[in-house]
Amino acid sequence: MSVPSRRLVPLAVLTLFTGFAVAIVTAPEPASASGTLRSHAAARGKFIGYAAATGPLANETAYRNIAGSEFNQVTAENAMKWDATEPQDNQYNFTGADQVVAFAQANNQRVHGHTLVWHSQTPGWVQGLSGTAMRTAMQDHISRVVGRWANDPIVESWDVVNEVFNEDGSLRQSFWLNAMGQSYIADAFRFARAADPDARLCINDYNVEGINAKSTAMYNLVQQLRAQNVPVDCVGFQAHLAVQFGFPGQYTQNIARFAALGVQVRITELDVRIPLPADQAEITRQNQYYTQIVDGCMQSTACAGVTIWGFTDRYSWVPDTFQGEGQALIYDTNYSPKPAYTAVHDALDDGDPGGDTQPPTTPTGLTASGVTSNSVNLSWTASTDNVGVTGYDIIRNGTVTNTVAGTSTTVTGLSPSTAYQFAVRARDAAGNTSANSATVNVTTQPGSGGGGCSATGTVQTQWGNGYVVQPVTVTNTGTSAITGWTVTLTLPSGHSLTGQWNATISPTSGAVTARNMSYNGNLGPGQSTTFGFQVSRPNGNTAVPSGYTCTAS
Ligand code: 9MR
Repeated sequence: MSVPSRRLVPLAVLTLFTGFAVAIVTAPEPASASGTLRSHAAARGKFIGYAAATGPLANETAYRNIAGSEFNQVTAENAMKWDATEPQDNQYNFTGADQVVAFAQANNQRVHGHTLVWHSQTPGWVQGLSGTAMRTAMQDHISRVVGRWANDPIVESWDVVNEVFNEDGSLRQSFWLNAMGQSYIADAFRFARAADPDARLCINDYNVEGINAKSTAMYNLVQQLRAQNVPVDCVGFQAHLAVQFGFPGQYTQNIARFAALGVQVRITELDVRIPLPADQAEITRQNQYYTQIVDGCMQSTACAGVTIWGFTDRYSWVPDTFQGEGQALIYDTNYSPKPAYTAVHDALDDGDPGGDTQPPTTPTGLTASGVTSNSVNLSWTASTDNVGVTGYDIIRNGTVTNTVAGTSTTVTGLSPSTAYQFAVRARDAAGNTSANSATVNVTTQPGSGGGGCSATGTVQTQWGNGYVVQPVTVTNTGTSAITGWTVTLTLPSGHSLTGQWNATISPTSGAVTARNMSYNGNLGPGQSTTFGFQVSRPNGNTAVPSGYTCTAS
């Protein structure tokens, strides 16, 4: 990453300099610190993870023991990045990535893929490509890397784009942006969805933990992309913090506003660095920051968990990047837990000694009513629990779609004339869930008013004997959801289709038909999606396609 720059907030009072020895003193495990980090996180339905460095993961027993026992989630610190996985065009190397996934598998941990499209650690051969070639390279890379684990459920999520913003909220002038324009972001998400329809797809950045210009830009972009049906499922707050700066302002409110957009929030790269030598006040502040970050995640149902960027000060990016700073993690260089470990532990621990493991009773009496072409009302009888039911998961066709507080809900966004199966289950504060209720089957009404659509194409670039049409924007102009679209258009005489994305187009000349892919056919009223294509034409010919018409299904 580029070094996060943040306003320096001087500590008002620095207590007496106490020297290095204090900073590395081993924290005795306090009375409350029983149980591993992962046992407490799991009891609350969250993950606690670490960034894995492949060297010590292969070679150091102490590292492996802590990594395997304390955490239930892992992110490869470097092994899944572009320079590691595809150093030369189409020459893939998954040695380190496979090592991390195998260790996770052996230790019952879930894996977050990091990272597909980033301005850093991407080889020169990619950076030098033209826009069209770069888009193809991006699609190939995403398909191959995400596709490698598409059928492995432990690789559950990906950072699709990383650090796309400047601090003022404008888009970073990366080689990605310069070559392809802003559409590279939406396309990266679509390519990832096509490669693994089940993976959660995230946008990740630093200095977005609090409410500020950068996090607001991220919020606006996520909102826009989702309105356009671009598959953004989660946002990552890296949380590379430093004790010499203030704690991010309005952190919990920031989580809440992203939650309201319907995306999952993840703390993806937590560490809290200290200017060395560390004094007691700085260590105390470090512990507070760890507590506050973990607490904020625990308090929000939208926050899935926290990944620490490493765990031992023996292996941390901080001293290499910030001269004179370090001790940012929760174990010291000799693998002893620090006070920061206790801070994380106690924030994960819900204070219930032994943890509540009793699930609520199974909800009964699930009924459906008020079925329309795109919605249905569900209601059921309340469950009971030894501690208290905190909500009900709504399960559509076997997948949890959302959680509600009461015993009824209106499910919206359904497609007309479509069969659905619903169930619900109860959850409690410790994350225990009941068995699924009996199911109820619903077939939505046929659409009324029809789902019309429109299509408009824009020529993005052209050269002597070819051009790229991007985007072709398909919009549902009707009053109900559509489940597919077909766009017809005419290529001028002598023109021939040479490439296409986000649609299947045939034949390659004359009147051609573009059909939606599996992932971009569903459009609610007013929603849009885009596709694109590339054409070659006789030298000197300047004609472009015409006659775009859209039919909805
Ligand atoms: O921790 C990573 C370090 O080992 C690498 O040298 C560095 C290269 O840029 O990337 C570090 O991880 C970064 C992460 O991938 C994205 N966010 C910022 C992290 C710290 O720089």
